Amino acid sequence: MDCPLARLQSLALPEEESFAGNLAAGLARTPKEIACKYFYDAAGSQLFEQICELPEYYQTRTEMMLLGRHAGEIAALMGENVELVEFGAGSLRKVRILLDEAKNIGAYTPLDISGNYLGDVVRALASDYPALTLRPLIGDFTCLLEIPALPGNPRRAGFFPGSTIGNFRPDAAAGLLRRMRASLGGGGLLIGVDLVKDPARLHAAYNDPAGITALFNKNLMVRANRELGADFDPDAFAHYAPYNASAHRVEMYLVSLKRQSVTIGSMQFDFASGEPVHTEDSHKYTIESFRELAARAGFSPRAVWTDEERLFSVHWLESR
Ligand code: AVI
Repeated sequence: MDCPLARLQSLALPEEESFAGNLAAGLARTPKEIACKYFYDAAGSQLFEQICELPEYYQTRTEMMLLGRHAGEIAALMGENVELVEFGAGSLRKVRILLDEAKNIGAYTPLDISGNYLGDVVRALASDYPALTLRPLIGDFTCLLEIPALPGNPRRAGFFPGSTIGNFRPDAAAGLLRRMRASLGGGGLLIGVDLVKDPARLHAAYNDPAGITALFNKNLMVRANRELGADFDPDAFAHYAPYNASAHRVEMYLVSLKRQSVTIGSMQFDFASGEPVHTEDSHKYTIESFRELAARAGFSPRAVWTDEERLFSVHWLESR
């Protein structure tokens, strides 16, 4: 059998900013901040998987329901002989819903920054879909990527589920969509986007009573202790995730519960009592405001699917 790992290729990776460098720079700033991309070490990725199963976190199950319900229509819009390129592939759970229905997807290119993880999940996919051409790529989806053409030049379609686009400020999100459009060489993009809704519902999704989102947030400090020898006391910080209705986003912070100092190597950082460290933004869109953003990025918004409660949306965008 053709082993997909033998073909695991690396696209040019940008000079990765180290966790240590980002943390030191972010904690020296006022207000303090830590970039949300550092949530996803092995422990953080597992906590995120647990978040996806929470009753309050409607996003994952609603998106999966929408993909299943409309897979036939989605397949028809993609056309014949398709190479599906998934940006930030993760667990590959959602693509299976499409692959089960869309027999026109002949090739699948999952792209992820973590080669080890990608290798494992792709191995499992390969045995379940033996007829599929699998071409896993290691790369950073936030960059402009030169994805080599596959034999037969299948038509490319992008896949970016999970409302990860919401973790970028709108201008950065438009830039990211523009780069994806260029990387796809003019193909369409299937993208999941969380919607504005009752603030209480949004608040509940990021403040679960089981405390998993708090652990996910505090994992940034646990990770810094483990990897960088920092001496954060995660219990001395509170998880705080309010919905900022005028900016249409959930903001996440770790708030210092007392006046304290933390050392990371030879550096010391002082925290006032009540001082916040910003860790994430999760922007929410209306269907119209997301379609406008997509148009700014050079896409023509075509089909959109949403659930009965209008919690989540899945968009099919075509390159202009
Ligand atoms: C990955 N991303 C879309 C999630 C979100 O909802 O913004 C990350 C997350 N943060 C807290 N809970 C989930």
